[in-house]
Amino acid sequence: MQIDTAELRVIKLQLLHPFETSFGVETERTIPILTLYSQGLEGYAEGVMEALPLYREEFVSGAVSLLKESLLPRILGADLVTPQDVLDRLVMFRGNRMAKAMIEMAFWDLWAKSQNLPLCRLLGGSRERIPVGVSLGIQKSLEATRDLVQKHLDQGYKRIKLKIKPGWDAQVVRFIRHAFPDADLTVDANSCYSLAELPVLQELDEYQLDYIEQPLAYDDILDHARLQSRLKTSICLDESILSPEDTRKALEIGAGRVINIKVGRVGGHLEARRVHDVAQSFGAPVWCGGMLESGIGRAHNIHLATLPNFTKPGDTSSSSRYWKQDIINEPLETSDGWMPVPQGAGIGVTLNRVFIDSLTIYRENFPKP
Ligand code: OSB
Ligand code: MG
Repeated sequence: MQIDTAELRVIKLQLLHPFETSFGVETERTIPILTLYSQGLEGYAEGVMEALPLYREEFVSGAVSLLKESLLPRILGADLVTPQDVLDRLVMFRGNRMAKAMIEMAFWDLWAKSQNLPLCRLLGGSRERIPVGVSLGIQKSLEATRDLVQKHLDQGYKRIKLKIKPGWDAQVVRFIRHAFPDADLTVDANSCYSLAELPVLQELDEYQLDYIEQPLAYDDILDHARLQSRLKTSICLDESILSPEDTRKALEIGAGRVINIKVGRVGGHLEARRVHDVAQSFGAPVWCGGMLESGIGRAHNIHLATLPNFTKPGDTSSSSRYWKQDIINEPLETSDGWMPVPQGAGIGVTLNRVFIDSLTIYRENFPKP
């Protein structure tokens, strides 16, 4: 397929509820959206980088510059037969996997549409619905946390993940475990502890958590391996895993036993599938993470999560948990903790262009050279 033109936008979308993690409070998302055009078809992807480099190094304006100056010029007009061709055209640039993933993912959408197949079929997934959990931000009080957990369990969500940070960790987990003895419960520290805080991490080890997500530094695996050897609870790696090679090394040294796959973080669906396969070869389960995506990224995540080693509930919860109104026309809503996989061609969602126009803070079109 030849890429005829591309459109890059950035939108701002207000979150329904502020989302607090160990790296700060988010009240809105700044989301870059890429459309690739080929033979009358359109492929969509969104960037999952934060507005500022708080999660990993990538950030929105850096990604936009890179896409404009270097990535898109190497794609426009190029003859691309498979998604690997997209990666090959960008491989000389180091890192920046979230920016590259935008192109790769939009290409998958185009490619699947050109074959009139849902994306999951091309990826090799077979499920028609996927099990889903929720990621709950840090709340004002223990009671508010308990009420929020109750609400989401009542809605059927299959796993509850609590964000933690120093000072909001063992106490909240003890309180929630006591209130919900049988809940599938996990915590996510977003890299805010070090081995110096071993005692509190060992305290968390007593609450039958399914896993502790990314307790230590965003770029570490060695200390995670040290920590894993001291805990019964599995460590799940998120920030530390950017590639299939990272996955192999982390699992080889025992830095964790579970992998959170975010398709943007690892550079697109091909790399995400490779991470999935490496983890599977180690007998390590994976689950699909989220970055508070709009409907475009959420749909991509749902298709990816149909692969067989996604055996734990993902963070791909209902669009209506995040937005008063989403930017796509189709609802992406769970029922009893299950998210149906969109069955149309490609990612299977269409854009609400009028609404997107009203949210747009930057827009540029890229013609074929
Ligand atoms: O660590 O998984 C994370 C959101 C932004 C940045 C990092 C993370 C998250 C979430 C939200 O946990 C997951 C979701 O999309 O609901
Ligand atoms: Mg995480």
